[in-house]
Amino acid sequence: MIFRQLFDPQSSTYTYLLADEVSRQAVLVDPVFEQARRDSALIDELGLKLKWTLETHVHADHVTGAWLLRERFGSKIALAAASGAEGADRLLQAGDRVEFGRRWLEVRATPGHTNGCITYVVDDHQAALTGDALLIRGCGRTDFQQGSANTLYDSVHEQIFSLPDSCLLYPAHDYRGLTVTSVGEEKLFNPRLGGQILREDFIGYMNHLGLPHPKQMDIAVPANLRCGRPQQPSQDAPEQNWAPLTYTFAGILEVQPQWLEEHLRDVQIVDVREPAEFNGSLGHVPGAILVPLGTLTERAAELSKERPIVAVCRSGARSAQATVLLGKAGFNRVANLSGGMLRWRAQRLAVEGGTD
Ligand SMILES: N[C@@H](CCC(=O)N[C@@H](CS)C(=O)NCC(=O)O)C(=O)O
Ligand SMILES: [Fe+2]
Repeated sequence: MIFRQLFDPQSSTYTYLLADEVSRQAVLVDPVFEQARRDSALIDELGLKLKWTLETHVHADHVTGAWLLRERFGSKIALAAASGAEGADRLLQAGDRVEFGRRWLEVRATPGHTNGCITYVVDDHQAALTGDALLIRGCGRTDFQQGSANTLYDSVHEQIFSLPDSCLLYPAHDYRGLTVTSVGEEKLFNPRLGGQILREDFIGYMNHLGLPHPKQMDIAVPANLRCGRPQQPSQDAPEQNWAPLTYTFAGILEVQPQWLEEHLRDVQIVDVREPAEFNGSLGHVPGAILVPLGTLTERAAELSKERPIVAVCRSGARSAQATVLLGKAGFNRVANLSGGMLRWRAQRLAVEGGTD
């Protein structure tokens, strides 16, 4: 099983990518709208086919990336029938299975934080994604979205604490940077639900949390009830649409060699290698200007902000760093040449200088 835990710092949300190693079929649980580009890059780089985006519940603190990812990959959206959301491809009930290749997630209804909360249990019961039903040494609040401490008490005891003690638990949020826990651990040490704590103790605790409502709640809940579909069609920011840019999981915007060859005159090509390399056997892209990486920041003023910049080096590594430095210097239309001069030459594109 391929398993990745991804984090959105804005909302402290964890998104989970699970995939069958053989078929490469994948599911993404609780994607975040603003992280769809990052998540897409990882799915592409790992060679996965996104079958499903799954929600553990209708979130109150961030908008789901489910709709965006369906547009991008043709993945299907699933969440609880009890969530009341519109626009899903499948509405889940307790006992359902969501399959991806030879693997599956078992659906357990764990209402209480919201009435449509689901815990997804991995087929071998080695791990479960608890959403906000059970957090690490905590649990989801029960003071909005049909929340009920009484219901949550039953959900946790009957549906989560009934899993093997060794079963790892991955929550939808953590506000302290903790990443994983286990059933046995939470049964003993959860300060709201573990040890000798009775139902009445729990309800008393939950009724006095005194938390302010999530800042994004008025935007997030209606958007999530539409599975994250924006009300207005969104347009790429102008700094994102000057080329067919691809975004890497490392956080770099790239253009492909073929595109650059067709647009040599539309961009400034900045080669950040050393002079001996620029004039060496690989040659350089026609029209490229030489600004070695070590001098880039001090010479950035020589570059125009009117035309986008494509940074180039031997393999694409130093030029990736050049895009970061240029971004810091205030250039907002900058991309890396994917694969650098090595790929440019492998694709037999035209060069100035160089040897065959
Ligand atoms: N400060 C956060 C609110 C976080 C919050 O209320 N989180 C919910 C989950 S959606 C919760 O149940 N928190 C439990 C807790 O903090 O104990 C925001 O504005 O987004
Ligand atoms: Fe929540």
